[in-house]
Order: sequence, then structure tokens, then C-alpha cells
Amino acid sequence: MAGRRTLTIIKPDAFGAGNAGNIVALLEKQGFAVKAARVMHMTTAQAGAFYEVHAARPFYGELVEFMTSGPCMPLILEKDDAVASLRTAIGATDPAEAAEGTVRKLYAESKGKNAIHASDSDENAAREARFFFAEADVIA
Ligand code: RTP
Ligand code: MG
Repeated sequence: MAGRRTLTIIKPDAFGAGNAGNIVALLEKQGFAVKAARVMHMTTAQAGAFYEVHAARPFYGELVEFMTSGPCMPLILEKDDAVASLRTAIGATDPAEAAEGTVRKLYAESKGKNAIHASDSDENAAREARFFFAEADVIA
């Protein structure tokens, strides 16, 4: 059975543009509940570790540089079938290919600076939630 929790990050482009509130509101309207949230400015070590699955990809250096370029906002969100629901809500990686009404269609500027991250599996959602939050930070 698919899990009810996923991890998202409002990335530095969207956070810096003042779109965090709008994005959280959009997701809440779609039925996601916020179970944990923080704001932080990731270090190079943190961003490198978070995206280590992409370490061999050509865009890795650019991605780590972007994710450390300013503050971001990690959140744990809850909804039925959370991972798949959130992937649908954020839209395609490249905003030019994202569906109407998705977070990336509305707020992303490019394939690299694309406003939001979402976990891609239940296993990664759990790993990524632990990356940013302690058990005590998460609403039961
Ligand atoms: P995310 O992990 O951030 O939710 O994004 P995603 O699953 O839609 O895309 P993924 O393939 O996991 O890529 C991670 C992030 O790397 C940046 N990227 N840049 N310039 C490029 O060709 C390129 N490709 C990927 C994006 O910030 C993407 O979200
Ligand atoms: Mg991904």
C-alpha cells in the first residue's frame, strides 16, 4: 500500500521570490496537510548529500550550487498516496513540459531552477524526511 507521507522542498528560486506561501496554499487546497516544516540555508555538504543519487550526472554541480544559493523550505506533507499525488501536483521537471495548474508550471523558471522538489518513492520519502527532521519535529 502506498504511504501517506512525502517530503517536499520549496527550492531557493521559489522561496527567494516570495512564493512559499502561495505554494503551500496551493498544496493545502489539494488536500495535503503539513506535518513538519522548517526554513534553512543548505550547506554544500548538505545539498551534495541530499542529491548524492545524482552525483554522476552532468547537472550535479549546478544543482548543488543552486540548492545552496539561498534559503529553502523542506516540509513533510500527508495525503493518501502522497508520493504519487505530490509528483502530479508539482508537474514535470522542465516547466515547459509541466501541466497547467502545477507548481512548476506556475512558479518554475527552468529545468534547473524548478521551484520545488518531491520524493519519488515511499522509501526515498522516508529517507528524505529523516534527512531534514527529527521524529519529535513531525506532527503525529
Ligand atoms: P526533484 O528530485 O528535485 O523533485 O526533481 P525531479 O525528480 O523532477 O528531477 P530529477 O531528475 O530528480 O532531477 C533533480 C533536479 O536536478 C535539476 N536538474 N537539472 N539542467 C538539467 O538538465 C537538470 N536536470 C535536472 C532539477 O532541479 C531537478 O529538479
Ligand atoms: Mg528527483
